Amino acid sequence: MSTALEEKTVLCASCDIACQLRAEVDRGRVVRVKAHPNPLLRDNICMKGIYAPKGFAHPDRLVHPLRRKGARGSGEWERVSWDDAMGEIAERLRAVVDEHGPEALAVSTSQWNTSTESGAGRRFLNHLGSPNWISGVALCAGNTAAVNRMVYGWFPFPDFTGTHCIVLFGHNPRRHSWTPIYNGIRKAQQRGAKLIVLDPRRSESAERADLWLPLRPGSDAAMCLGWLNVILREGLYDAEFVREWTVGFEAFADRVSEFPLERVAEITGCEAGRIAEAARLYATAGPSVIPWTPITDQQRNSTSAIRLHAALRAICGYLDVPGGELLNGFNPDVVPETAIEAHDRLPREQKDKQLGSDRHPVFTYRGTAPLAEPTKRVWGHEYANIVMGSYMANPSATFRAMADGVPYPVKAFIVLGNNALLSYANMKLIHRAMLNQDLIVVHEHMMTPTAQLADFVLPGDSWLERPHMMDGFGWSNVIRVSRKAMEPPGECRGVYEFWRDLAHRMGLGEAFPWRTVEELYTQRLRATGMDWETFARTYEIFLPKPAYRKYEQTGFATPSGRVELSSSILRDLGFDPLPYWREAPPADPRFPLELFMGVREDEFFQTGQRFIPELRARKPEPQCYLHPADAAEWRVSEGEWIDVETRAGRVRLQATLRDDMPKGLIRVPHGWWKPEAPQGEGELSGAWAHADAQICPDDDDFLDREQGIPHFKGVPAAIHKLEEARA
Ligand SMILES: Nc1nc2c(c(=O)[nH]1)N[C@H]1C(S)=C(S)[C@@H](COP(=O)(O)OP(=O)(O)OC[C@H]3O[C@@H](n4cnc5c(=O)[nH]c(N)nc54)[C@H](O)[C@@H]3O)O[C@H]1N2
Ligand SMILES: Nc1nc2c(c(=O)[nH]1)N[C@H]1C(S)=C(S)[C@@H](COP(=O)(O)OP(=O)(O)OC[C@H]3O[C@@H](n4cnc5c(=O)[nH]c(N)nc54)[C@H](O)[C@@H]3O)O[C@H]1N2
Ligand code: SF4
Ligand SMILES: [Mo]
Repeated sequence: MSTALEEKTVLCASCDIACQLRAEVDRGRVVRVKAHPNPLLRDNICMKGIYAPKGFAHPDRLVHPLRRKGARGSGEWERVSWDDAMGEIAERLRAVVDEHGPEALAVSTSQWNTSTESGAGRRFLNHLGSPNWISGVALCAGNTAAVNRMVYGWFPFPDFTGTHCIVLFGHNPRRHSWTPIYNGIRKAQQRGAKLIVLDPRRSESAERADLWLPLRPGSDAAMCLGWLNVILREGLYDAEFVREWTVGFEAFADRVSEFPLERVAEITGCEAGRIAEAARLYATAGPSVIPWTPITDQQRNSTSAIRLHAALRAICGYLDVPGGELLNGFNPDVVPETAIEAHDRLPREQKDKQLGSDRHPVFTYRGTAPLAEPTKRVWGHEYANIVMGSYMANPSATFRAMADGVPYPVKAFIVLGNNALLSYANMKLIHRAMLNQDLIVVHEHMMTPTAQLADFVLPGDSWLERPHMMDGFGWSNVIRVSRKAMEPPGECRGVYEFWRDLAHRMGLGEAFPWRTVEELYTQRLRATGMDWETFARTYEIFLPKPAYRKYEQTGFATPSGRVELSSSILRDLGFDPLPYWREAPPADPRFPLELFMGVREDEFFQTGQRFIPELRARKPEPQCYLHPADAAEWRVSEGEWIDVETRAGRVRLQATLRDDMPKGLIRVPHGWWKPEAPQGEGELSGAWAHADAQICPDDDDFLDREQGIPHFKGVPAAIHKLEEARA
C-alpha cells in the first residue's frame, strides 16, 4: 500500500535568498525538496537546495549539546543535557557580566540561517545591556543598507519586472548562485532590458552583457564619479527631482567635476569612450536599477561607492518609480522585527560603548542616531534595522577587544549559524580573540573550525524543521511563510528557544513572554486578526499594494527630508560629507600581483556544505584562478598547489588557469576548510591551510574609513611554488 506524500511550502535557507520550495514529506520525514509549481517560481531552485535534506541527514550532524573536556581546541567533548549546558552557560555569562559589565558579551551571527528567531537575539542583548553584536552582514548588504539610509532614508529594492536597464557592479548571479536574481535578470533581458556589467573578469554576466567594462578591482567608486561626470555635464539627469528633492547638489557637482573621464580612465583602466557610453545608457534608458552588490560592500572606498550608487539612482529620477528602485518601508500589518529587537531598551551609556563606533561610526548606534526622528516621521518606527545592518559593532574592533582587552575586555562570545573564525578579515586576530575568552557558545549544524574552539556546541534545527515568518530582512515589506516540514533530529533546537531559555536563566524572562517562536509570530501578526497557524495556512506570501513616489507625501527619512547628496550625518561625524576617491597605499615590491576574495562557489554557501559528498565531488579543492600568462611567468602549472601570500598571511590553493581572468589578478575562493580533516588546534580541519580570512588584512590601509569594513577587492599579493614556500 502506498502512502500519499504530503507537500509543504518551505523557504530554503541553504543560502540567503530564501527560494520558496516544496518539501515532500513521507511518514514525518522530508524525502525530497523540489521547485514550487507556480510558474513565477518554478525555476528558483539550485543544487544546494536540492541536496539540503542530504546535508541535514548527514551522520556528522550535531544532534546533542556538547561541552568541552580538555583545553580549548583540544577536540575532546562530552555529551551534556540541554538543561546542564544552559545552566552552566548562564552561570558563566553571569560571572563575566558581574566582573566586566554586560558589554563584555559579544554575539556574532549573520542571521541568514538563523533569522527565524525574529529579533530575539538583539532583544536579549538590549535587555542585558550589550551593544556588541557583530555580523557577516557588516560585509554584505547590512552595511550597504545603513549607508543608503543616510542618503535617502531606506534601502531600495530593485524592480526587475519593469526595468529598462540593469547595472551589475561585479555582482554575478548564476543558475546556482542566487538563482531567483539570475532568473529575474534573464527575464528582464528577454523582455528587452539592457545589461551593463562592470567586472575585472569576463564573468558569466559579462558575457551576456550589452556593455562590459573591465574595471580595475576596487575602482568602483571612481567609475561612478566618471559616470556622474558625464551625466551632469551632458544634462542627462532629472533636473526637477534634483531641484525639489535633493540637498547639496552644487557641492556634489563640484566634487564630480574633479573626475573628468581621462582621470577616471586612468584609475579604472577602462576606455573613456566606453565609460561615457555606459553612463549615457543608464541615464537615458528610463527607470533602471543598480541592484545592491556585495562587491562595493568590501572595498576601501565602500562608503563612497555605495553613496555614489545611491546618488545615481536619485539624480536620474529612478527612486520609487515602477521599473526603478523601490523604497518599501515596513509592512503596515506586521510588527517589524526591529521593534521586537527593542533597541530603545539599551541605555544611552551602553550604546556609547559600542565597539568601533568612535572611529568607524556609520553602521553603529552613534552613526545612525540622527536617523531616528526622520525614520519615525516617515516609516513609523524610530529604529529600522534593515538587513540587520544598522546598529552593529565593528567586527575588527570587537575582535581586538576580545584579544587585548582594549578599550575594555570582552570575555564571552556567542556565535549562531556563523563560522566567525573564517567569516571576517584577519583570522589570526580572531583566533587570538577566541583563545582569550572565558565563554564561547556555538549554535551549529556541524563541527566547524569555529565550533572546534568553543566551550559549548549546541545543535541547531534546520529550515525543514522549523516554521519561519520571513520579512525580507526588513527590506522588502513582503512577508513569506515557511511551514515546519519535519521534527528536528535528536535534541536539535531553534535559536529562539536558545535566547528565551538563556533570558529566563539570566533574570530577563519578562522580556520573553512568548513560549515559542510561533507565539511571537502571532504577536507580530495581531493587526491581521490571525494567529500564526491560520496566517500560514492562508498565505504563502503577504504583501501590501505597491505604492510609488511616497516621498511626495512624507519627504525622505533623512535629517533634511531630502536626498542628501552632501551628507549632514557624515559632516557632523567629522567625515567628508561628499563621496570621494581614496587611492591605494603605495605599491609594495614584495607583492606584485593583486587578488580578490570571491566568485562564490556554485556548490556551497559561504563556508558551509563541504561535507555533502555530491556537492564536494563537483568542487573537491579550493581553487585559485589565474591568467595563463601569469602562470607561465611564475612557472605554475594547472592543478599545482601554491601558496598565496598577502601582508596578512598565506593560504594554500590549487592553481587553475583561466583566460577569463585579467593578467595580474588572482581569485581566492572564500571560506575553505575540510570537514574530513583533523579537528582541533593545529589544523582546525584545514582552515589554517585554506581559509581566505587569513590573508584579508584589517589594518587602516585596508579598512574603509567611515564603516571600518575590510578591503577584499584588489589586495597586493604574491604566489609561491610549494618548494619555495617550504624553503
Ligand atoms: N574572509 C571573508 N569573510 C567574509 C566573506 C569573504 O568573502 N571573505 N564574505 C562575507 C559575506 S558576503 C557574507 S554573506 C558573510 C556570510 O557569513 P555567514 O552567513 O555567517 O556564513 P558562514 O560563516 O559560512 O556561516 C554559516 C554557518 O551556519 C551554519 N548553519 C547553516 N544553517 C544553520 C541553521 O539553520 N542553524 C544554525 N544554528 N546554523 C546553521 C553552517 O553550518 C555554517 O557553519 O561572510 C562575510 N565574510
Ligand atoms: N552558490 C552560491 N551562491 C551564492 C553564495 C555562495 O556562497 N554560493 N553566496 C551568496 C552571497 S552571501 C553573496 S554576497 C553573493 C555574492 O555573489 P556575487 O555578488 O556574484 O559576488 P562574487 O561571486 O564574489 O563576485 C562577483 C564578481 O565580482 C567580480 N569582482 C571582483 N572584484 C571586483 C571589483 O573590485 N569590482 C567589480 N565591479 N567587480 C569585482 C568578480 O570577478 C566576480 O565575477 O552570492 C550569493 N550566492
Ligand atoms: S538559490 Fe539555492 S540555496 Fe539559495 S535559497 Fe534558492 S534553492 Fe536554496
Ligand atoms: Mo554575502
